Amino acid sequence: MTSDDVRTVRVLIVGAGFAGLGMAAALDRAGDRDFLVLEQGAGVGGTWRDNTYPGCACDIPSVQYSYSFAPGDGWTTARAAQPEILGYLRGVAAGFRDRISFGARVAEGHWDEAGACWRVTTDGGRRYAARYLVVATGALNVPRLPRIPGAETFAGSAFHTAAWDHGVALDGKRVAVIGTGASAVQVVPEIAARAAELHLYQRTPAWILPARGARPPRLRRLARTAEYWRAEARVPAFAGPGPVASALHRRALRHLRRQVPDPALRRMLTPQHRIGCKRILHSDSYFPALTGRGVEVVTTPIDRIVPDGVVTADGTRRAAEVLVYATGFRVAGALGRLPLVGRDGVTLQQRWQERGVRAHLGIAVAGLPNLFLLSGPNTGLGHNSVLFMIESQIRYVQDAMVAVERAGAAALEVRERVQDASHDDVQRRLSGAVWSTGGCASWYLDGRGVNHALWPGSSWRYRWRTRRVSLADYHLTHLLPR
Ligand code: N01
Repeated sequence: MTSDDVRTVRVLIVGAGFAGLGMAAALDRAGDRDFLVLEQGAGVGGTWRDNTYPGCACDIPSVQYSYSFAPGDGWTTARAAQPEILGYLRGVAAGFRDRISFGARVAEGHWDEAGACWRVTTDGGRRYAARYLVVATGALNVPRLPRIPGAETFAGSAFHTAAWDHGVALDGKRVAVIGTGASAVQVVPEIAARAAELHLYQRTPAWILPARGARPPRLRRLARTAEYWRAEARVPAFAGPGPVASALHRRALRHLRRQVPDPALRRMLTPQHRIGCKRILHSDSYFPALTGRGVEVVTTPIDRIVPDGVVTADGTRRAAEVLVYATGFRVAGALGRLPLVGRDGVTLQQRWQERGVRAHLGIAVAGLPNLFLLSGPNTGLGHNSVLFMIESQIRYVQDAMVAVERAGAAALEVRERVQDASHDDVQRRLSGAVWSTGGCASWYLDGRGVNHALWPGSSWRYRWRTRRVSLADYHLTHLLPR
């Protein structure tokens, strides 16, 4: 399997964001040092490297938004800002930086049945052979720019929140922001503080809760456990209407009433969908920013963009020199974008197009032996830290590697019927959930309204389901003696 221009490793990890670094750190800690991380960018951090918009921060407490093996000693605020999170990730990666290859974008990968390994080539022509391939490329990394007529004619500066242009000064400018999701809620107060005018184009308002507490807790481990269970207590709110959903709804309304005295503005900012249908946001500064001078919330749909501003459907033209797209990401089938060819010559994307997006526990896909997805289908969370899910996956992947080797096998591939049962179970449990019944559209649902993003129910249930690999769920391949 070795030749001069093919680098052979036991585990090849694609992506150096939270998931990929977590996988690498876990292998490193276990003494499995024969791994390499391929990262297309010039540094670690993934979405936390790319999103540098003013105000970018974690919207859940940092004691939870950190790995269990590295809870972070120096968080300066309860919800760390992006530079601090990026610094944290760099710190985690410091121990194995020599095993991260930057500027290495995967051009193609295929399963070599005879050699029982993945053969991967990068854009630059570098070639690798790996027994295991871990795909940790994330879902929130391709900005979604809406097709608005005239967008290309805009004469000012226009950029997406995930590609912030720090060369553009906002002070004294007229700024238009499109979108009112998690990114907008963080960037809008920063823009409002500097711009002469801010026009916020809102299609759907979000439910927003208070941000709670500014200081990081002193007893980190205890706070981590407390925050975890506090978040888990919200799970019933996502299953359907009931006392937990009503309590959250009342709290969000109270927050809105306290912060927005003007009834007309309050009406505009009151969502019509059930709480939880879209991601629940947390902010103490967003509503006050919208009540400030020079800030206007525009709810009339955008008709077109013109060189000097935005025109709404009622014919009103609002001038703008800077246009910020806070319009989210192209999420659907994100992991399938990597050109990976499985055992039978079929790519992951083709499989998902033909059979629907499905993976056993969001991790293993039939037809693609020794391939593991991190942050795969239906492993996102609407109520708690996704890092809990990622760590569950990392443990499972490590367990799978140990199990296959103990069994004296070269490869494992999930059985199609196991994958289908896993998928059907998740979809059945999602059927009445707020994401599809709550009266909203969101990136959680694909074009056909199917939720391939979220795990239904408690995250500890996922931890339980992934606690051990059952080899009965997999076909094992033994290499023939040569
Ligand atoms: O994107 P979004 P985001 N005309 O898709 C609007 C994570 N995150 O970047 O709701 C007008 O949520 C769209 O309107 P509507 C987090 O997981 C985490 O804010 O579709 N408006 C919506 O308001 C989050 O869920 C943190 O009607 C248009 C907005 O753009 C995910 O990233 C921080 C439009 C898009 O909202 C995405 O959040 C930030 C159009 N043509 C983000 N097209 C943390 O703190 C779209 N919109 C961890």
